[in-house]
Parts: sequence; C-alpha cells; structure tokens
Amino acid sequence: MATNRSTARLVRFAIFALGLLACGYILSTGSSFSTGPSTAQTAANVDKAAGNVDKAAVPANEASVPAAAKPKTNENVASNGERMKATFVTLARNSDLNSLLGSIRQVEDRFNSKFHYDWVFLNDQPFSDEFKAATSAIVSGTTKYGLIPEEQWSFPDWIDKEKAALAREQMKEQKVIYGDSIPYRHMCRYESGFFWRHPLMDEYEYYWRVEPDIKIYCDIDYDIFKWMKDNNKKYSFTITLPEYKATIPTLWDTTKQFIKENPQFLNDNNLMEWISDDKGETYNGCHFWSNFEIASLDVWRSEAYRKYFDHLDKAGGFFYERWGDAPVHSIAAALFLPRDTVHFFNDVGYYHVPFHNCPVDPEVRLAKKCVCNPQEDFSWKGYSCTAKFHTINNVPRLKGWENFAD
Ligand SMILES: Nc1nc2c(ncn2[C@@H]2O[C@H](COP(=O)(O)OP(=O)(O)OP(=O)(O)O)[C@@H](O)[C@H]2O)c(=O)[nH]1
Ligand SMILES: [Mg+2]
Repeated sequence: MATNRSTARLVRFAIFALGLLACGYILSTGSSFSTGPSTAQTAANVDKAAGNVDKAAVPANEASVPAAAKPKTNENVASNGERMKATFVTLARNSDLNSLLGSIRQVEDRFNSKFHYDWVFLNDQPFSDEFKAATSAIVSGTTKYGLIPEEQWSFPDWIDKEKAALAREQMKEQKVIYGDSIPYRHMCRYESGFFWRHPLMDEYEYYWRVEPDIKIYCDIDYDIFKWMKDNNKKYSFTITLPEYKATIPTLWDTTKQFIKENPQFLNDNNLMEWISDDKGETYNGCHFWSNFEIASLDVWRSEAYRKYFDHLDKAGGFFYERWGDAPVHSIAAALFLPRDTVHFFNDVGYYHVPFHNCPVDPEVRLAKKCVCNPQEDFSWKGYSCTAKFHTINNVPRLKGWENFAD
C-alpha cells in the first residue's frame, strides 16, 4: 500500500512538473514566434500602460466595418510617441477585391503590421459587404469606406460629350492604352482633383496610395510617414518614366498658360529642369508614377494646386485627351514644391506591372530582407527619369547603380 501511495504521489508530481514544463514551453515559443516588438510597438504599449492612447481617434464610422472583422487598435504611434495623422488610400471597384488583397497583405507584412495606420477605400459604387469584410480582416488599422459623389465621377456640364466621344474613337484607332475608356478618364480626373477632398481624408496629413496587384519587395522597419515629416518631405516616389505623348497633346500648353497667369505659384527652387529640357518651352514627359505615392495632403490642398486643377479641368483634357493623374501630379509637384521636398525611396522595393524598383545595392537588399531581382530594376535604365532626378539634385545614388544602367 505504502508503495502504491508513494507511486501515486510520484505520478501526481510528474504530472505537475510536466504541466509546468508545458507552460514554460508555450510562453517561450510564443515570444520566439513573434517578430519582436518594434520601437513603435514598445512605445505604444508604454503609452497604453500609461493610459495615453488617443481614444478620440476611433472614427465614428467604425460601425460600418462588418462585425466579422477583428477590432482595431490604435497603436500607430511613432517611436518618440508622436502619433502621425496618416492613412493608406485606395480607389477601387468591388471587382478589384482579389487583386487588392495581395497588395494589402504585402503592405501589412512589410510595414503596417508594426504601425497599424488606417486605410481609406474609395469607390464610385457602394462597397459590397464582401469587400468590406475581406479588407477589414487583413488591415491592422481602422478601415473606412467612402462613396464618391456623382458630380466627381461624371462629365462636368462644360464638357462637349460629342467632342469627347470623337476623341475616344480616334484614340481607339491609334491603339492608345485605355484610349476609349470613360471610367479610366473619371479615375484619372478623380485621382487628380478629388480623392484628397473626400471627407474621410480630412483628418489626415499624409497618405500612401496603394493599387491592386502591386508588390512591396523590402521591409520598411521605420515609420515612413514620420520620416517624411521629420525630413520635411512633401512628395515621394519609387518609379519615374516619360508619359505617352498621345495622351497629353495639350497638357503642357495648358500648364504654360496657367503659369503665365499665375507666376506667383512657381517655387523659386522648383524642379522645372526635371520635367523640361528647354527651360519650360516643352514638356519632356517625365513623371512620378503615381500608383505609388507617399505625400503630404497639403500639396493638393494648396491654393496653387486647387487653381491649377480647376484650370486643367476647365480646359477639358481629362476627356478630350486622356490626361493621367501621374503627369498632372508630377507637373504640379515639380513646379510648386521646393525641389528638396521631393524624395526618391530607394529602399522600399516596389512593383506595378510592368516596372520594378529593386534596390541594386546588395547591402540594402540584405538589410531590408528584399525579395526581388536587381537585374529587373528600372531605376537606372535609360528610359527612366530617376537618374536625371539624382543628377540635377546632386543626390547620391545607390552603390553599384552603374552596373544596372543600360
Ligand atoms: N472605383 C473605381 N476604381 C477604379 C476604376 N478604374 C480604376 N480604378 C482604380 O483606380 C486605380 C488605377 O486604376 P488602374 O486600372 O490600376 O490603372 P493603371 O494603373 O493605369 O493601369 P493598370 O496597368 O491596368 O494597373 C486602381 O486603384 C483601380 O482599382 C473604376 O471605374 N472605379
Ligand atoms: Mg494600376
């Protein structure tokens, strides 16, 4: 009996010890599987512990996120505790959902899972419940869904629709990409003149535009919005190229007319040299590829840009030609901003069909855990305008760039 009792005690002790060991294992495995707190998360947790999290930042329309979505936190606090007023913004159709989820996943994995910035989705049609559920399930910040007012996604009354239809027909014959598309034109006009005016954007100072089917190749382990602010950057890009001239036959003349009537808006230290090879006589087509943009909303909210957009809009080129938001944004940024407030992100790694930005310096690729082929990098190729941006601004290039030029 005594043997039985001590055996039972031994068994109980063994079970207890095993339990302790299991708890220890679970705890240690949990921490070793986490990516490790970023300085921002640490700061956020410290702030939370101190009761400093900004509760007022929870938007009123949070209820529009389906119940299935997980609750959102408010940890987008920069490393020194400063909370940035920044958001992602995506214009999309419900049918873009599956192409968009891959983009969001990459942005989250490479950046936003550490910072939890909000994400604003805009659409000319109401977003479906499926779209809202799927996007809010993978965005780590608060998601917001905005409907575009019809007057911002239709022909303005001063546009001659027959003239516009003839222009589309001609462009179709010339095989201009999206040349015969009406929605594409509304999209370009909206991205030029209206996304930044949507009430959901009012509370923000910076935005990052994200499109379906893009890739982010490298880790972004710092708060990129805070970096923009701390370094006094207003507009940033990853890829540049010349615009297809058939889409903008009169854009530059219309711009020159605006400058002549409003010379006060030209910045003394502007980037005219980057967009014109003959001191402003003609446009060389160079533009920042606006499917990626991290910028200050103040660039578009400025009097200069509002007036410039109105001038372009009245001229009708969004419909009589096929002016893109990329050249429109780029010309405005180049003319109205001091050149040192425009920044090339050489460490982000980005792809939108068909161009890649892959940091050509192997040290950068390793440090940022990039997954891209530098042979495919477009930055230093002859057709890109990025080398010229570096030359005229005397900005140092990534190590080894010359091995990846044409
Ligand atoms: N709501 C809405 N969004 C649109 C529409 N057309 C385009 N978009 C969005 O506007 C952005 C730009 O459109 P894209 O079709 O990607 O244009 P693009 O980048 O010039 O062309 P791609 O090479 O096809 O990507 C994307 O975020 C699209 O999801 C539309 O008719 N309605
Ligand atoms: Mg696109």
